[in-house]
Amino acid sequence: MPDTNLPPSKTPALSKNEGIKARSRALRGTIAEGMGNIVTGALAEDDTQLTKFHGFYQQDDRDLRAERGRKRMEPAISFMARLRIPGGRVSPQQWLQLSEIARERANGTIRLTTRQTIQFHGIIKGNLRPALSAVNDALLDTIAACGDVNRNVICTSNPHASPAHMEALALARRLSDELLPKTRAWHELWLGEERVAGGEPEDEPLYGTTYLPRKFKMAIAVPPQNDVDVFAHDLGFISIERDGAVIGYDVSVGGGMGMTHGETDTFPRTGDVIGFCTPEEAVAVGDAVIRAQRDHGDRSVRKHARLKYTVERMGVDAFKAEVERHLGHKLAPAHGASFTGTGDHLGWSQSPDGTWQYCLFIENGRVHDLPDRRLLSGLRAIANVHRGEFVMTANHNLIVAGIAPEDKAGIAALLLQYGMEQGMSALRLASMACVALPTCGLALSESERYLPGLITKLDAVMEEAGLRDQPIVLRMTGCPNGCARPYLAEIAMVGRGPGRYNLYLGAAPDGTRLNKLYRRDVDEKAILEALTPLLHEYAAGREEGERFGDWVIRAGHIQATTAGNRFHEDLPEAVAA
Ligand code: SRM
Ligand code: SF4
Repeated sequence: MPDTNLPPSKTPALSKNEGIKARSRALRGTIAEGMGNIVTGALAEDDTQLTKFHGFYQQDDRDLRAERGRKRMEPAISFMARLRIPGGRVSPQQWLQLSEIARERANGTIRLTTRQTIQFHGIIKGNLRPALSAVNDALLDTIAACGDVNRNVICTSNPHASPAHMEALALARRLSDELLPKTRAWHELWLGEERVAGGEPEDEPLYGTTYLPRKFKMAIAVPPQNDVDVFAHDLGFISIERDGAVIGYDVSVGGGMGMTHGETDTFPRTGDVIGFCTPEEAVAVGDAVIRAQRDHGDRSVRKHARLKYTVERMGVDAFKAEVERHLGHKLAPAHGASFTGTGDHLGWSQSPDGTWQYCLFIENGRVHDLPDRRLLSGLRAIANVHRGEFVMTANHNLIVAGIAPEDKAGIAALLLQYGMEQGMSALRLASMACVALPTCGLALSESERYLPGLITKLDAVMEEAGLRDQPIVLRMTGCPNGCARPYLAEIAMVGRGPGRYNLYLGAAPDGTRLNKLYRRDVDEKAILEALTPLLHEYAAGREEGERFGDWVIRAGHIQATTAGNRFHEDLPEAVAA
């Protein structure tokens, strides 16, 4: 058990966050004092790093930032809270409770995320405790949903699809629960739980006093659907079945999306498969990978602290050996699995257990009431009669799952009544956008608010080219951090500044190959000018079943990857606009 996590780093100075964590008394800091300060809507700066471990971020409304600055007012501060819901499954009752929290304590919307959970935006300081206490009343929490720890564990979505899917859900919950920090700080601060006698911070046997160097993410995929983008995660488990039974999981390490424009030592990377483990070993493997990253991750430069950089620096074999040392035995050889696609199977389908599910497209994950599409009210109406469950997907959609055959017609009627079932183009249905403005402090460009309109324009091009029903995975983010996993999209736009994006093309439709830079720093006009001829050429020249992401490479618009499973923006074939 480590008494400190300080690594054998060659860089002398540890990052500021390492000190904040070490001094935090197991993530308490001075949050309690800050909550009592009614002069400001904010918390102390160091505490805003610690609240991430409690599942929430301090933000300000960026639409109002300049005006309030001119008036010398404090920014319009509020908090975003993210729930820990491993596997993304909640009961209808919980859904009703969560939509009540959104209405009473947040901005009236629920934001489904790209990691199978829910965010509330716009919680003012005075509403934080009531909101988190209401989350606890719904038998949920926000512990470790953010911060330098193992975060919400995600898995292939519909648990009813097969026993392997049900096992994936159970494993996601086990990994999440067993690798959770042990501190009771969350319960103390937000639920008023009494401190244990003596008041000493509790032991963190896995994480130690400084937790991990950076965030850590796990995903479980059940082939053939790679709906979780398993290779985008620090640690991935790929379910392996023989004769209808799960015999274990192939293990991948070192995936990640984030990079910084212009800093070529930061890059997206897909994970490497390092071996196989049985279902019984999976939690121990998770624990061992976390320990290896805890001890070898970079604690000096946070931009290089994710596991993908540790794996690059140590080499895959050395990292694997370190994992095996913690595990106490060697990993078995990987079995190998293949995927047919990413994304969700939208609409109605029936599971082998006889239940029905409806996977509802939620544009950019935002559950709210629009005049013609009343998602918030409609989902409440469904929750009032539904006897199954709701499952969030890793593509910010929502499955109404476990519908008994006799309830199907009633739920179908509600979907229609509230305008939830609408004909949309295949392009829109395969799209994702991150939150970005106005809440995300890191956004350089619009994303969630902008993509729907851009898709309307691209839909016209698709229609003209005869591609209305052709799915093309399209993703947008407001900055290069990659929250909608853009580098695994056939077409991606990544924000560079107001109204300007880098355009990437050519990721594999099964989530195994990253895309590449096609145009740098382009506005909407240039995006449409670049994509229009390509889409027409694709429509005319594609082979049967050939996807756009593969075609752009075959047609020579993008070179096949030469940089292994990582890329950076300055590959020679990148074309400046
Ligand atoms: Fe993310 C930071 C939103 C999934 C990579 N992400 C943020 C913050 C918290 C901004 C901040 O640090 O101040 C964003 C809050 C925006 C807001 O107002 O809500 C934010 N990330 C999101 C969500 C809500 C996007 C969405 O549209 O759904 C997703 C929440 C997931 C969840 O439930 O946990 C979200 N973020 C991702 C993913 C996708 C994934 O994990 O599958 C990635 C890329 C994968 C990866 O981690 O490599 C991702 N987010 C980042 C990064 C870059 C991290 C890096 O080490 O490279 C940041 C910035 C950071 O951590 O410094 C970031
Ligand atoms: Fe914010 Fe960037 Fe993530 Fe979008 S990709 S939510 S802009 S951090």
